[in-house]
Amino acid sequence: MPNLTRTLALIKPDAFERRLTGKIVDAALDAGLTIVAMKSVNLNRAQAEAFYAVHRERPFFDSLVAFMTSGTIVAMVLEGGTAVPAWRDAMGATDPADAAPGTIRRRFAESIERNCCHGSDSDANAAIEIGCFFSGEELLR
Ligand code: IDP
Ligand code: MG
Repeated sequence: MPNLTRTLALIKPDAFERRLTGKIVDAALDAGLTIVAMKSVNLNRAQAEAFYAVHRERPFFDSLVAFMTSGTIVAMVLEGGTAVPAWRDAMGATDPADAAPGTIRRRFAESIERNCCHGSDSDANAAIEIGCFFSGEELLR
């Protein structure tokens, strides 16, 4: 049996509001990833600040927190052989102008901030980020 790894994936408020949830879930499935858990959530300011704490000193931090608290998001735990890079490849580069053709951000994103989706950047951060949204009980298979 192959080793399975997990990543946190978020569908951001811009994409939820534009009714792109189904297309983004399809992209995850088409990338060979399996949905372990999924829920819709509205983040409060403290939750968004904590989630993006690594970016606290960046000039876009306040705007990013305002954006991420502006509407509903969908949080998913995705599983696969190499879930972190598989989901980041499916998303494409942070700036949609740099994202490869066919990626979620190239297809749907409006700007570098309103870029439709989030993915963890390492297995260690995936474990931390999954814990921001899901209890251990919700992750039992
Ligand atoms: P990532 O989502 O591709 O991992 P990060 O550099 O971790 O990109 O940035 C987190 C989020 O912050 C991005 O997805 C985007 O929404 C926002 N962001 C990143 N860089 C900028 C910027 O230069 N201006 C505005 N928002 C940005
Ligand atoms: Mg990141």
